[in-house]
Amino acid sequence: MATSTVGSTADSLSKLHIDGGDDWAAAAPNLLRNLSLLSPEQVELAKMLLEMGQSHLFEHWPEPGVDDDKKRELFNQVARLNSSYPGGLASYIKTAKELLADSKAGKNPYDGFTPSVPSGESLTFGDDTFLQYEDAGVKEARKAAFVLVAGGLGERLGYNGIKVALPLETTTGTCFLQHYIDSILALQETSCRLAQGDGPTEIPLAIMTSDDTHSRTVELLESNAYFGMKPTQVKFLKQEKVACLDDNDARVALDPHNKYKIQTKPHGHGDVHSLLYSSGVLKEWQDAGRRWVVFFQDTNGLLFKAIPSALGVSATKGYHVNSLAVPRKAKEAIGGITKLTHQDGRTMVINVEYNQLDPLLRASGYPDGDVNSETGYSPFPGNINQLIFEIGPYLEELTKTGGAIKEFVNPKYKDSTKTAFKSSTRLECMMQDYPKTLPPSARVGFTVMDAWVAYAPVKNNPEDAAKVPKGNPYHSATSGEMAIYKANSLILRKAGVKVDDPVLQVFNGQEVEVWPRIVWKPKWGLTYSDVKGKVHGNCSVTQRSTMVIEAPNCHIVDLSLDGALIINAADGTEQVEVSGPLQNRGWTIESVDYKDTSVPEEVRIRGFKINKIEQLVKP
Ligand code: UGB
Repeated sequence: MATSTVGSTADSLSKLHIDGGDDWAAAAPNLLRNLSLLSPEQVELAKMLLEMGQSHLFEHWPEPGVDDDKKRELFNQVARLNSSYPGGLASYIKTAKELLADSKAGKNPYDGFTPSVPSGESLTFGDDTFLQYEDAGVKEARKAAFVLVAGGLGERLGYNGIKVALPLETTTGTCFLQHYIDSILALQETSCRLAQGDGPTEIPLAIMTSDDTHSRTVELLESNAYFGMKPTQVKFLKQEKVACLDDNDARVALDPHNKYKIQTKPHGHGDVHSLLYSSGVLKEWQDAGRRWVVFFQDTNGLLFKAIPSALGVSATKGYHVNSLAVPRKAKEAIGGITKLTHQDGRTMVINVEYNQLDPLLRASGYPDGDVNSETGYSPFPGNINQLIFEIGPYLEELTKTGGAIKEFVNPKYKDSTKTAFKSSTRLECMMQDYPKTLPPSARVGFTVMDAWVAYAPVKNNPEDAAKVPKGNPYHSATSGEMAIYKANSLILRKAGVKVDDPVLQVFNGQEVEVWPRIVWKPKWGLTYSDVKGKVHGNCSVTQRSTMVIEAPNCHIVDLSLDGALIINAADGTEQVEVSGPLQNRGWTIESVDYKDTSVPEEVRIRGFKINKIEQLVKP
């Protein structure tokens, strides 16, 4: 037995080009004693780790025969970390060393760049230009593929479940994922109906998950028959975590509870690009004649009101990259879309995080930094991270980069010597950093829309939301739900309905406008034109009212509503007409405290619940 161990160790050593007198051997004697446990592939990984200065991973390894399975398990993990990172683990460690050195030296990532205001399209909801773009976007939509990034744990929200399972509003209780799928299916139906000639007839959806969200996302879909989408239309891309780093030499951190396991943390939503590339999904989409990829985040209930027109902007202007943006108050805590021009002539249009934008402007000839222009807003629009890419140029770029996105590192140092970290760190990447590697010829633009119609994410827990400075968005479950009612009320107003003004109420310490609770299915009102075409005569809705429209082909004619009205889809696509004065006791809103654990978590994080007292159900 001993002879065979020695024999195979000698083989392994020769594969490694390591012998007893070599430096490598000196660096990891405990690993060398255990080499016979490893497969040839694992030996290659061992060599790579030693070359990258990671001998500490094996310092505590006992003699062969002790913990052998755990040692092999470590190498299985190393293999996973190696294959899931573009360029492998060696590339990860090399980049980490460079970025950690830059961070220690306090290097400014924007050195040599001058900021200026980029060009883009600013849309006003409902005007002629908007309608033209919306129309163009709906026609184009069947050539799109949607990508939902849903790998984040949502630590800031602190919700125990996955965020896409949260109701976007509690009037109907529809969850985010169902709403997204309903919206994509509505786009698919309308777009294919309008399309002439051949082309795709289904719009695919890829969902990026992580170990934190994968099984619960699959379960949510499976237990709800994919909310009406064909299971083959949905693709899952699971992101892996990356290795944590203990020090400025990028020494990989071991799990504090398991010395045969590397500690890992999320790498960020930028992983979506390498996954779309390495899985072959992007190529498949291109081969099927698709033209656009639309990226969106897990909890924005307004997004699909903005998507058709933004897609129209991409198609009309030929944007390779189109970032959806909202007007942004100077210094507001949201990244600003900025054009950066380097001394060497390079330019890029990119999101600059708000804490970096102001100093960058001050250092580049704008003595007041980030200030509001005569419009009352910063000239740098706020990035909401909903992105539309043209597939051709996107795939071409990923073929060059393998999907790798510029990363950053954010170590929390123990003291000003910047020699030790408070806790391990890791490299991170963001999906909006994709344009950083693009050539100047790339057409990168943005589309600005009012926040009321485009952006109401659910990111903050009630306690933190209540501390948001007055006038800034809460981005909580409370504000996310109220934003749906506000948007639908304003859209109906624009379409000619007399909708009463909202009242101000405080829930979970947040003052919000409470509009009538108006909710409709995307198949009823996918676009503003759809809504306008289904509302006729003199209609009115009081502030205390609730109106739910589920029937796709429902027309509202001379309706005056004061109470709760549910127009359900029992008759499928049959035309339904609803009219006349309707009054009942309706549905009321009752405050609940977010600390009241007798109320389900998804309700109490909003600070209110809906009491369904009396309603009229049609037809
Ligand atoms: N996500 C993943 O899928 N995987 C991950 O590893 C991490 C996240 P957050 P963030 O909307 O105001 C972004 O945590 O990253 C998914 C922009 O970077 O909600 O702090 C996750 O599931 C920022 O520029 O947001 O900030 C979720 O769907 C600004 O636009 C999405 O990624 C900010 O959003 C975003 O994750 C904003």
